[in-house]
Amino acid sequence: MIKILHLSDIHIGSSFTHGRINPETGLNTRLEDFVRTLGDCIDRAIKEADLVLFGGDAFPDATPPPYVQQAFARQFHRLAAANIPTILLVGNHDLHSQGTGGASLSIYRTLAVPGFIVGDTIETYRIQTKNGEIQVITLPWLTRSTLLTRPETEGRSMTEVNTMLIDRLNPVLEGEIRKLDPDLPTVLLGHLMADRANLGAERFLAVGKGFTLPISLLTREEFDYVALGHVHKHQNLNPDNNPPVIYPGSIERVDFSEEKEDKGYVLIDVKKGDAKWKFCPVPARPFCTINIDVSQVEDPTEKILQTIAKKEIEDAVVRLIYKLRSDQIEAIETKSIQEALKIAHTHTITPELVSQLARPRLPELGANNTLDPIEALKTYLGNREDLKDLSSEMLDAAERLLNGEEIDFNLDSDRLENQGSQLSLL
Ligand SMILES: [Mn+2]
Repeated sequence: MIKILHLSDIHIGSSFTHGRINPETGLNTRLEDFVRTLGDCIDRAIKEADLVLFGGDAFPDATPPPYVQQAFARQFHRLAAANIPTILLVGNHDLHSQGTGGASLSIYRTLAVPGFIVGDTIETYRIQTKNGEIQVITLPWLTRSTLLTRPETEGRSMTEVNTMLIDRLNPVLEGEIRKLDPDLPTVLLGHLMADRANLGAERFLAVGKGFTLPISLLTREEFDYVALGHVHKHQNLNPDNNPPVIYPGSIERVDFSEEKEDKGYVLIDVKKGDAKWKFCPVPARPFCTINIDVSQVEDPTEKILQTIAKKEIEDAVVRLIYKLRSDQIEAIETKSIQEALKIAHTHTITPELVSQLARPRLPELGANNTLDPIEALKTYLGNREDLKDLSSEMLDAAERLLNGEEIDFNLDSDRLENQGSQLSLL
């Protein structure tokens, strides 16, 4: 039996808006949260695992600041020091937008960290662990430039490109499968959107068809376990477990869309022809949304305070959203609401006026407030439920635009047209 620890979608360095500066360390508390849960995974790996598989998306983007790189490296260094072989797969967030090389992770190859493999191409690795040999096929995030040339894709729709990509991937994967040693346990490690990936019932219908791989491509009898990354909600796409096709999910909540999801990693006992897996939760920081309509009540402040009292908000990232009539504004005692939210880790309060006639202007965007463009966009997006799925990608793009970076809008505009809404954070 070989014991594998499979984790994914670390995204360390994100969610800073949900944290505050820790005066003792000078660091954002959300960075400390991510380090703590990652540390939990690494502790367990050192205790039990023969091999660690990371499913991709280490950081929010390919160029994390050095102190974030360092926080990540410090944890993974412990695996190298403990002689535990580790594969770092390259996810979409690890790639430059132009799609050349897994910039944020390739440093580990350059440094030749003992036992570390950076999976940025489709490749089969035979790995000697202390409990025997295993083979792993790496399938990093595919972009159109991975397997197709520009003239081939020009003028084609997202759906056509997706079909071409799958047609091209099939023989490549088949080639790797034929190279496998049939006597060794085998794992496919992929960063991808599989077409049965469930993002929670309410989002299921919003999942578009762009760049998704059919699950039949993954449920091959040659594989004993399929280790995935990309989707932040933990799930097994193949309940028959022949083989298990598992997203461990992210290890910390990146935003409120993950509020209700358990966070953790997966431990697998694998031998040729058999894999037993279990999900192991980590103590990720809780998120809590409090949504109240006080437009019909006598005492809006009292109602808000009562509702807060019923929620478990201690040390949580809390957002309070309440709907009120414009003539109730005077009756809101902001101080006592803030006092009630003090035990939360951080909180935001968003009043929304119920519109009798036209859509009211957001109070936070009133003429007396000066907001920087990013804050203004955040406030706007925070009030547009219909853009929720796209908001982080829009913010990301806005930040890059403001920094004077070039953005490849091709892909994104395709996605907007084809899907209306997409999985922005994955
Ligand atoms: Mn991803």
